[in-house]
Amino acid sequence: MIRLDLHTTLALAALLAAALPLPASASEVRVGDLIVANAWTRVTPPGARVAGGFLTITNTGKAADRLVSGTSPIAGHVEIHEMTMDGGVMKMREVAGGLEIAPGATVELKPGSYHVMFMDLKSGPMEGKPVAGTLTFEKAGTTAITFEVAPLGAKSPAHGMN
Ligand SMILES: [Cu+2]
Repeated sequence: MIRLDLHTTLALAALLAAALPLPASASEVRVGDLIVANAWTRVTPPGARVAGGFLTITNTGKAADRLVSGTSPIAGHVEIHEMTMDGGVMKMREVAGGLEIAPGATVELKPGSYHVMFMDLKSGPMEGKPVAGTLTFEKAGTTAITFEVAPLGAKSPAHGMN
């Protein structure tokens, strides 16, 4: 009988996990040294011209990369935004030169902070209808991504309305 100690078992599990392709519905996408996870957006009020997109990006590589642009069929164009305080008022503006993801760092794009902005909305995000898109990084290149849709006003992907 073959007996495996815990280390061997873990090593085998890691090997198996690495060998298996990720399912298409995985909420995690790898592009180059980057892992893009938990992409979500939310339902917008009627007549809204813009919508925010949120996600986390982890850089597993040794060099910094930058999120420089994106696209989505729901938007005329997509920008990368940051929130800044301007005379006591929160304002958002485009991140000049793209959003840097330092080696080893995880950058969270979330409400009130960095976000992807769907501009010139053609149709607002609708619950139950994931939003397609792409993200382009300076070094890692372009990846397709799917944004899950949270309810109007949600502050996080899983539970809205706080
Ligand atoms: Cu914005």
